[in-house]
Amino acid sequence: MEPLFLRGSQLLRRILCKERLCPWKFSATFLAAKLQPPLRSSPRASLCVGATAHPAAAGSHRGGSESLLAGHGAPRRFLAGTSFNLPPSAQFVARPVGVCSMMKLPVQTSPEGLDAAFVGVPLDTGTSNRPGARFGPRQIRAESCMVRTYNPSTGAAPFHSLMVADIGDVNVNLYNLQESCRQIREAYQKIVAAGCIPLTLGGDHTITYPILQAVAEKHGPVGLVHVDAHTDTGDTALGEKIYHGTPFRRCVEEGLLDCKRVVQIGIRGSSYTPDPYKYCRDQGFRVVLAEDCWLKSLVPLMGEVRKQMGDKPIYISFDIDGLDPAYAPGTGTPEIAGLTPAQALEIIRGCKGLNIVGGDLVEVAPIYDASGNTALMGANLLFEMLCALPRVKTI
Ligand SMILES: [Mn+2]
Repeated sequence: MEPLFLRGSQLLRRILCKERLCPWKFSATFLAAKLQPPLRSSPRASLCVGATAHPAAAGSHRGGSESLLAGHGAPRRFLAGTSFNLPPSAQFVARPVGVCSMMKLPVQTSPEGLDAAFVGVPLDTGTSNRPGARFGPRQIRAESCMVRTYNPSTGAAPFHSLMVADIGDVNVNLYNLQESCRQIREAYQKIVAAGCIPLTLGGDHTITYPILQAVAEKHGPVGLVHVDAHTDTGDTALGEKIYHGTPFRRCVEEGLLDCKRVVQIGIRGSSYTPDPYKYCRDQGFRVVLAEDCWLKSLVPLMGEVRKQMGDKPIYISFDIDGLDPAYAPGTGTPEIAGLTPAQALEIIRGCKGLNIVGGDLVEVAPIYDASGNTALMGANLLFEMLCALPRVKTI
């Protein structure tokens, strides 16, 4: 009998030939998707990774005869009576079972047919202090196995409303920021061209600049709800114009932002100048300092933000360091006295009704957080962004 590894390598070679790919150009998620069993005939079909079907959707099936391994059932929709992807319930698939995709959603390599997609950008060579956000996407995906499908607090049922999948990671060049920005921009051009709303797992904040290049190319200058300890509107550092302290100045210079519709929330920390927010205010941004958020609900603020944003396209960029490091210590440039998780929920839920065309959750650097809570926070906040998207029904 042919050894298993030999058959595996032949299969791999066949895939590479068929896709005309060099071995260094594919990701683990690409391979995971390709090595799954063939698709069913649905035109919007995507692959099932890490999930057996819900028994309600597949009769009495419990890891039936077509499953090679527990948790790796044949591709199928998970929800009886709909064509949408539904993450598996832990009532039927144990949480640690399966390929580690965002919320254990199916992985597919293309944004075609998706209303929204989770995308990883594992870049951290734009960090100014502690590196480690390159591991953010993986850890957010790992912790996301705790996130369930409904949002009882808001009534949102995102997986009954939108076709969602994990489309893997952008293959960034960790040794070349400029090249990485090009790779990210080109990847997101394809995503938005497909009519798919990207929800990004970062990665340091540098990545928002090329993402917004692609988003603004499609939608025009966008409004921005930016949660962060820092304004990220520096000009240069060490003579470089691209790093995680400058993305929003680069966006302003390129006309990617509708500056009267930009709000920055949670801003704080020491600075090198007595008036560090002058540049932002001069552009027309609303800057909401952390002090102005302490010990209060942000629901009234978000009412004002909704008026500011109107009905034109907006983007949400959430730097996890906007939160207090007590809640999210796993990040590169922490600042004391930040927002609470409840305020983060108020901000994202307060965006419901806006014309959200994309969102990101950046700067999760898991190595500084033994508890895993920072990545867990990131996973939940990305789920909340999904719930706030247009066309998500409430029940
Ligand atoms: Mn930032």
